[in-house]
Amino acid sequence: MKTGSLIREHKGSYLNEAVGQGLAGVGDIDGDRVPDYAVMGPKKNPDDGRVVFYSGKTGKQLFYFRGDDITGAIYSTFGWALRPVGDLDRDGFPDLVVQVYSFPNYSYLLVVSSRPRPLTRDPSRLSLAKGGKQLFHLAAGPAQAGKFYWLLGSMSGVLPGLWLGPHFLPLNPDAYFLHLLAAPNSLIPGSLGLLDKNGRAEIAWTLPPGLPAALSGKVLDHAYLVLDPKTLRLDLASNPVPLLLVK
Ligand SMILES: [Ca+2]
Ligand SMILES: [Ca+2]
Repeated sequence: MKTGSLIREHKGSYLNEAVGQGLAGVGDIDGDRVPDYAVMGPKKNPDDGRVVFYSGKTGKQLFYFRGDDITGAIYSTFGWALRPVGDLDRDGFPDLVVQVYSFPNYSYLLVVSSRPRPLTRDPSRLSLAKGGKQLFHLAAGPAQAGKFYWLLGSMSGVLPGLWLGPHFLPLNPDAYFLHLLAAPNSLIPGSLGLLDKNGRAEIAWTLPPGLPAALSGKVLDHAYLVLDPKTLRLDLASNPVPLLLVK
């Protein structure tokens, strides 16, 4: 390859977006022996700050995370600066220092693991008046390929949660939980299904419009279990993801 030849480009998604304001080589995250990289953005709208990880080999998006995946708050400048700092928690994945630039308030730094999380979702809040669609991305890893997944939820937080043998499910057995447990694929179509050959699945769910404004500020948390279809042994309990209900 000649020096200076273009390998690929990544575009922002709206005018004046500072794509790549934060930028870091992060080593090989997906195990294909080619180093990968992380950048600030592109994001869906100016408030939706995110750090996106790309495959160095193909340029495809591997995954992303946002401030609210980590601390529960949304930051427009999440990833303003990014630096790899090695593997601080020794889980085999490089860790990153992520700057949240905040003017005129205090800016700060988060130290976060680049380990992909088994469950992510988009968006992180939905309007009770308008309703809307939420997409769950399940990425349990190739070792869980072809197994059952079962998405559950609670509306009473993630603690104390449930210990299921050695697995911790960060949900509480409230009325919402019991409904999703007793009647899978009804309230959330696709809440019970099979992971594909890469251990992945997607669930699209629509919150109906016209729900009572009194629910504003409520948080629905979701997480999923992975079960072996032959033995029904529980093999994984995912991280939780919060959905904030707003007016
Ligand atoms: Ca790689
Ligand atoms: Ca690590």
